[in-house]
Amino acid sequence: MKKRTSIMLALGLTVGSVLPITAAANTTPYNVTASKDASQFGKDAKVTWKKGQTVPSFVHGKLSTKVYKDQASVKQFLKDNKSLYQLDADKDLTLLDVQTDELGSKHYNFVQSVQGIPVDGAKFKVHTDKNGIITAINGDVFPAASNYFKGNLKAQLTKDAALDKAWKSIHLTKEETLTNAEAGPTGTKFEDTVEKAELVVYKKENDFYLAYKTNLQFIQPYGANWVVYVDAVNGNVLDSYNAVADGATTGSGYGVLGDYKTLNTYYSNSTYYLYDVTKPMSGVIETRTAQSRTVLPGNYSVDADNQFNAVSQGADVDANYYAGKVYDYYKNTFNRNSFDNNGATIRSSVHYSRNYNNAFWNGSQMVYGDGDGVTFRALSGALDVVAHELTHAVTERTAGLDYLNQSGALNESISDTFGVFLDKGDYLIGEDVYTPSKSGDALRSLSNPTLYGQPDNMSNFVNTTSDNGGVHTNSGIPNKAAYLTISSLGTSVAEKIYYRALTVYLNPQSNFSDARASLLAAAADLYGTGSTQYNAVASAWNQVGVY
Ligand code: L5Q
Ligand code: ZN
Ligand code: CA
Ligand code: CA
Repeated sequence: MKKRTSIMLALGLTVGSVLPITAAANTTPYNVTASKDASQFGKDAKVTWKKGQTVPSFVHGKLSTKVYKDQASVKQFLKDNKSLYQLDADKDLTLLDVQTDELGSKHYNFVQSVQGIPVDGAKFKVHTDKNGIITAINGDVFPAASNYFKGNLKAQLTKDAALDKAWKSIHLTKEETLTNAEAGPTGTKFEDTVEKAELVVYKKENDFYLAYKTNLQFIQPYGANWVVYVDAVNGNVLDSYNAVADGATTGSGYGVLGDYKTLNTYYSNSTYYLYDVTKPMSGVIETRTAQSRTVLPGNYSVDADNQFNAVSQGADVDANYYAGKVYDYYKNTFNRNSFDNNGATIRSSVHYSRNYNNAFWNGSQMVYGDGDGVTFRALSGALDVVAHELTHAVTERTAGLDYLNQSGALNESISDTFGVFLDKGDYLIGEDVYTPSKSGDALRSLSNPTLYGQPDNMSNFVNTTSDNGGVHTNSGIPNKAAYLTISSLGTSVAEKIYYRALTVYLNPQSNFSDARASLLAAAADLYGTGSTQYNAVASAWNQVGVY
């Protein structure tokens, strides 16, 4: 350490030996400009400089011998030391307030201003201890701002005009952010939207601008806290950012069928994700895109402004939205927390391959094709298809029905049946995405399986080795039994019987007769042997020839 002779400081303090800035071992604060000679601030004074600034941002130590007990004397201190901060304490600093804390320390809070207009972010604080000794001075001031403007600072834009520019820059109107506000008890809409505008001097690179710092806060169509700096002279947008912190947000989008929906999204690093963290699960519900390839899981589905409104995003939107609906169904109806009943992440990948007319559960995640546009549209656009796929995961973790022959057809039928439980109002599967140019048809019908080439009675069971022993064909038989059960007992009773059979009685090698026996056992547990519910199950399976 180099020893120096004492010098008179700009602060007016006499010091003996002077220490250079000392940082903790091996840690040099990134913003300390090492080349600055800060030693002038005296013995034990710690001084921090930020890159590019011509004045220190923090000086800490015993900075005065005299005592300063009021704002007038503190201002006088600053005047006496004008060369340090290069500011005129009367003209360039505005006292905002003085706070006294529990230690008796006083904190004089100033903001740098130019002709009375605050310099954005230019807070400047002088701190004294209980005796009035100045112990710290910190803040960020920009002496260059003082003489930057020639003549009178005068805004050419009104506040309203600046707000108008700000809304335009984020491609929304205030009215649009109110449209979806919840109606209050009197029918009036709550005004969730807040807009503010304040005239500031704004530093951008090495220039200063007279600007309106505007702030747009709203919840719909996505959660936002925009800060937009609008040049108060020419109306240009100088800078903007959305100050919403990392975390859960509410976004919006359009599904495969063009239907508007709100979405639970996640914001991080200026990017919004189809990533729902709002469920009481240990994992999340997330969607990725395979980008027309067959590599899984692919990249996260993202959006720059939380409005997933591109047509190409419809598949992504619906995959996450409907996965959330299916999660909610299992949680609310059976208190089942995700497919593993342990809160596992539900992952979907969309845009799988090209013109792919199918969807599947691969043992780890759901996968959806976009369809070829003729046989199918994007398959995640149908709640029953999503329910079908996620139910494969539930079956895998419960009954474990082998995907082959009768147990495989049962596996398929369980997925179709829960598809009907979730997508109420019809007994069809895939009607929302099947053959876009033809209405009324579907991939399968539980009420009339023969419409789509499936048997509806054991007498027409198809013996084949293709399609894993006809799993998508013979499922028509248990599907018809499910239809007869639901139409007789209603969804609420039927789903309790089916869920209990699936999670308590069915096994990997269960066949159609075992399914009948499992459902009867479940109905007996819930409603009693010989109850109307029990008898309806027996009747349903009698009608499809399974005993
Ligand atoms: C099927 C799942 C769905 N796929 N049916 C072959 O026949 C074959 C596959 C399917 F999402 F498209 F519905 O159900
Ligand atoms: Zn299936
Ligand atoms: Ca349906
Ligand atoms: Ca159709």
